[in-house]
Amino acid sequence: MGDGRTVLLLSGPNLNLLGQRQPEVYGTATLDDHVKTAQAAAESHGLDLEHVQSNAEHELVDAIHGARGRCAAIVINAGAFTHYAWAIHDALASFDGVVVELHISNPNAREPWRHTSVVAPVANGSIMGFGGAGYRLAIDAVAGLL
Ligand code: CA2
Repeated sequence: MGDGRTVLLLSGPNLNLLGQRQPEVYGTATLDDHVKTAQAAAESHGLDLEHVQSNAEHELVDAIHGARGRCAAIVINAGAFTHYAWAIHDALASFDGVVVELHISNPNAREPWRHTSVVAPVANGSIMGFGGAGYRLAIDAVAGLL
């Protein structure tokens, strides 16, 4: 898996708007703040972090393909794609490394349509409901599994 040190953080649709709306659900931090949190956590474990955000499903699929044989792990907050994007499921299934599903909110405590995750079956584990702290927890989980 590449040099065994690189973690790809993937952010799905609308996460680029974090900090601008629905602070009661997602907090006031921006995506950039969360990436910085993940970067600091990665550094503390001697890992390198790359981040890709896209609102387009195919770009996330391409980023997962690009991680194959190169990255040791993927941390993915697929946004609403989590709940129905089987192409992301299939791409993650083709990735031969650690996969951690991440959510800021707890989708299981929200609307029923958020209770299904197509990412969970192809992830080592899921971290959700801990707000921005999830970004650190997800990297800690990756480091523990590598
Ligand atoms: O809790 C999470 O991290 C989610 O992945 C966030 C997604 C949601 O569809 C998932 O069910 C759970 C949505 C992110 C959209 O974030 C916005 C932030 C500000 C304004 C509008 C949307």
